[in-house]
Amino acid sequence: MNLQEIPTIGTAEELIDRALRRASRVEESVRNADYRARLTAVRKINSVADNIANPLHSYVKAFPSFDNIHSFDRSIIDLTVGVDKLKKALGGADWARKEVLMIATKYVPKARARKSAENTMKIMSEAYTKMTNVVRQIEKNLNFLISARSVFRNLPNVDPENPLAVFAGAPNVGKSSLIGAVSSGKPEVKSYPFTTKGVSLGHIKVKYDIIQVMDTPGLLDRPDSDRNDMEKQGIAALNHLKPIIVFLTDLSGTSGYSMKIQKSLHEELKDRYSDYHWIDVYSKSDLEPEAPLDYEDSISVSVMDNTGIEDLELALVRICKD
Ligand SMILES: Nc1nc2c(ncn2[C@@H]2O[C@H](COP(=O)(O)OP(=O)(O)OP(=O)(O)O)[C@@H](O)[C@H]2O)c(=O)[nH]1
Ligand SMILES: [Mg+2]
Repeated sequence: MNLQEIPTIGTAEELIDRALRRASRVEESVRNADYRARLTAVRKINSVADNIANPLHSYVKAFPSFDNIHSFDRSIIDLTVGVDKLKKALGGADWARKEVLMIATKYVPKARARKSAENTMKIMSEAYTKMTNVVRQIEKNLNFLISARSVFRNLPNVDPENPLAVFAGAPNVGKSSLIGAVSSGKPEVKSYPFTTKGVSLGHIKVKYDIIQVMDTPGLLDRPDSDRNDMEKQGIAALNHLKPIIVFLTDLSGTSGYSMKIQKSLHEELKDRYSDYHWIDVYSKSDLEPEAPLDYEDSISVSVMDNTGIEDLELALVRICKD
């Protein structure tokens, strides 16, 4: 099951409403009134239990098992929704499933017993109350799963079969703009730092090949222990996916991050990922550079006048064909 394709999850009230609605349609047509009442009660209790337990089972099954997912996915889940919180919410849903089935198992024989004919309605409504109360007890867990699902839907679905380039650099240097210019990705672009809050994926189609490009939140020049969860998502991509690194340096001074800061970040990453493929890009080349810089083999690009975009694509293709 893909993280991005977890089916809809119902709220506690939706789950209860649906189960009760379905049970309300259950009728037995046995002649004997007593027997009919008891049989109907049995079937209604089972119907409520099944219509609560089955969806809960499918919710729990829809989430990946954390032991065998990719370390990158696990990191991103931890940085967005939190693995422990997610496990707890799933544990709650599974507890409720078992509890509801147990209540049915306990109440079905009571409802079926001949001697309890006059109490059938009471037994049934007691079972209903107990089962629906269990579902209400996990309301918060279900709400958590609903929001986790919507976070997962927007996570990048990286295909390990295709090459991946991660665009990294200081905040506001033009990473998202460049992803938008070279690929199918359409990340948000704004004139202030920290516009991009998480990792996202775009694709470049070159003849029959596909290159995946990942946008990342801006990185500050500081140790990992000081980084916020947005920065950590970018670092997780670099650590776990071993991508080609496309490092953007903004020479125009408009990003708000000095050359000193950008250079130091460049140096740190180059050091850390010395065995990765690396492409240096000077962004915003339509603007006057504030300071010269001479990284070897750099590509100057501008999304304003479309320069360097093809050169960047060619450089990526060349690395991928290696
Ligand atoms: N003149 C010019 N401006 C650019 C160019 N590329 C990006 N910009 C501007 O730079 C600003 C930041 O662009 P983004 O693409 O959002 O930068 P980012 O690196 O993704 O920023 P964060 O996500 O906040 O880290 C926006 O105002 C863009 O319009 C360019 O080639 N030329
Ligand atoms: Mg951005």
